[in-house]
Amino acid sequence: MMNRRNFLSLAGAGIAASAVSKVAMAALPEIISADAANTQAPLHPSSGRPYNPVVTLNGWSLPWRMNNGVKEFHLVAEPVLREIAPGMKAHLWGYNGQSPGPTIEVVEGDKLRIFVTNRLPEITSVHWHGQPVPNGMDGVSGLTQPPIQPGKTFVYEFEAKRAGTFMYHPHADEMTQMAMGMMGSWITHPKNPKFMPVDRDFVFLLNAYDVDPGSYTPKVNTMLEFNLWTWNSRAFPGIDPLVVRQNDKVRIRIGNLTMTNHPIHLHGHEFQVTGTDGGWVTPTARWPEVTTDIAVGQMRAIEFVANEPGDWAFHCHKSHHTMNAMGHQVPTLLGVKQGDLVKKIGNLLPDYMAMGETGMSEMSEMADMMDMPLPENTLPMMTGKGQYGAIDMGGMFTVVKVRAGLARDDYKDPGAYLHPKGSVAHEVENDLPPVQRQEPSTSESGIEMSVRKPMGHMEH
Ligand SMILES: [Cu+2]
Repeated sequence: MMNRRNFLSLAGAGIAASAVSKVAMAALPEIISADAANTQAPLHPSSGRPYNPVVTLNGWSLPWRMNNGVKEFHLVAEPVLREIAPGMKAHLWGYNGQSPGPTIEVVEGDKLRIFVTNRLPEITSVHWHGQPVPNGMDGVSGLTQPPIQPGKTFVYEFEAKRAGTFMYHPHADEMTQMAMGMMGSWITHPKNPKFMPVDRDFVFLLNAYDVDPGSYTPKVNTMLEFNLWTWNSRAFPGIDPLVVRQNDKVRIRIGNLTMTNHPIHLHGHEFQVTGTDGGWVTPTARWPEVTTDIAVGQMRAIEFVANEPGDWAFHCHKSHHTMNAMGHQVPTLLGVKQGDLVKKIGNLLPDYMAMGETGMSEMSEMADMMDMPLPENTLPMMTGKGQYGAIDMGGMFTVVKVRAGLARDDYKDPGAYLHPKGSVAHEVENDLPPVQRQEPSTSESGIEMSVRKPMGHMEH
């Protein structure tokens, strides 16, 4: 549902940067854990260098402590329970209570110490994807370090050398651990907070799972045939809207840790790709886009000025990625008269329901009307409600909500956009004019051309 969600601030939840007890100061940094799946308010720094924090879509940023000039974080790799969308939960693996793990935000030049505790039933390691680090801190189990055994804690120490958008994920039994949701975003802010400033800065990861309808745990041997396409382990309508103030400069940073590419498309605005895996794109090298493809393992930062108020769709353009599970084995029944067939099958299977005779949209309306039975813990294939009816979407879809006059740090869902009177596409009731057939014309070369014949003879 697209209803308003409760919005918890980190401060309200009792978490603040550097909120570490004296006892913990003596030993490892405190373990800070979160289990809510909604978007948390940006975590403004209360120690260390200043920066403009990001907002993690359906996620949060990990507080740290300063220890003699070193920023210390504590990640805990562990099994988690993640709500994918209302009506479906999954048993995943993640960090500090969530999949994805919390976003780590640091500043260019920061000296870092990251403790990683392994509470998984198998070995793990953490690779700081995209970052220039000393080789022994690169987190490739077996190659650059011994694996972190279950129950053990390792420490990684390096300096944040380059500003940009990064990710972290295991480099040990990677296929299993990434299929289970072990990943997180990493932002290195520029040393100068006035470098490429924006008003709102969002970040999320593209991820995918293969969870059989009726079950709770992803299948970890799946190579390509995933059935749940998610942003930060949430599927529409579970993905929060990106709420922005009209005329704000907006940055959205997206990392792809699925096994396929995703053409990400924004309605109503042109954006520029301003950041890639390798760093910021110089202004003269940027070009305008409305869709940008994000390949496997890549990060992209896009920027635009949100000058058009409204509810703007923002989604992956592969149609099967804006659907939830069950979308695979359904045959095309467009135009098939199912009437008699339905009666016959109905005698055998009393719950059988015809689907897709006039397209698939009827299914979301029917599912809604009849409360169509689905296997336990399974999301409808296409769902979500807008002010004008079913949205017919699932998976990698949400809405950028542009509104005038929002306060700074107000990311609450403002509800449906109130369209100015007369500005919404609507039905007309005129009779249809007769169809005018267009005569094919033949060019001098004898090739048939389907252009309208000129009214008079043309000399040349
Ligand atoms: Cu996609």
